[in-house]
Amino acid sequence: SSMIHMARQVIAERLVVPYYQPKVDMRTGQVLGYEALLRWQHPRLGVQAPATIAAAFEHGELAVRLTELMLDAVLHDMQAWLGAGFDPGRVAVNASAADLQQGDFADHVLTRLEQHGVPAEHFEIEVTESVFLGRGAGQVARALDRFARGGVRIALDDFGTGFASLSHLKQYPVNVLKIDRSFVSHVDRDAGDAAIVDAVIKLGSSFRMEVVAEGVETAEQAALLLQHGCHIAQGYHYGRPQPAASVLAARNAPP
Ligand code: G
Ligand code: G
Ligand code: NA
Ligand code: MN
Repeated sequence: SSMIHMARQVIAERLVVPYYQPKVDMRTGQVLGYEALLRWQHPRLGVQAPATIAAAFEHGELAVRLTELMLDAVLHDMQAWLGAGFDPGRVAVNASAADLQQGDFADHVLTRLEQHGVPAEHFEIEVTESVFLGRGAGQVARALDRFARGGVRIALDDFGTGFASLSHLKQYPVNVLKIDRSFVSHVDRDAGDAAIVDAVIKLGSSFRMEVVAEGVETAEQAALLLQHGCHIAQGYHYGRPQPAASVLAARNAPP
């Protein structure tokens, strides 16, 4: 397909550019960290969203190479930030099932962190529920355990939309539950969505996990989430994904 063709070009020419979206404590406004989101630089058309190469994420070999390019770029940015005395908190990179099924993925990431002088507690891996299903689940479990022992936290993305069972939450070392944007976007208007959000928050706190609401776009949504006991948000209301230089400039700007 043309998406696969484009993805191959992105990989060959190393066009990946991570954008960073803040995770914010809604009570204080403090930035707790960032999610690194893939963007790529088209030579003529400018910065492109991952949707333009979405098919590549389902293609094991390409997905693995895109993650490697993201990891490289993110660690480069983090090394520069830490070197400049800027503390970015915890930065999350997305990993797919194909990444985690590579036997040495976690060791590889831990080694790369060390090479860049980035402490593991500044790093997080985001996965979706789908990584727990299917043939590679044993390898995925070993990778997640290795990350946990290495001090890298695991966030479960898009929680509630996939087919994970609750037993996965006790079986795997998950530290963060991210409530999917589809539930958050109508949380202040739809009783069903509010009930789901409330249930995920309670579930997360029973497991002593951090709970992050994704896609918070309005003050009304934020207020409702705080009422339900969720105090961490990622969404346009608090900040859009932005390139590394803007992150640093924003943090250095006078209040
Ligand atoms: O950033 P944006 O909303 O355009 O992302 C669209 C989708 O692409 C989201 O589902 C997001 O999780 C996914 N995505 C963004 N960055 C990465 C990445 O580095 N790796 C993988 N596998 N998926 C990503
Ligand atoms: O699949 P994942 O949850 O990683 O995807 C996150 C995607 O959601 C990113 O591509 C990001 O650009 C997008 N996003 C982040 N915050 C908001 C928001 O407040 N509203 C909407 N509509 N999209 C958002
Ligand atoms: Na994600
Ligand atoms: Mn998500």
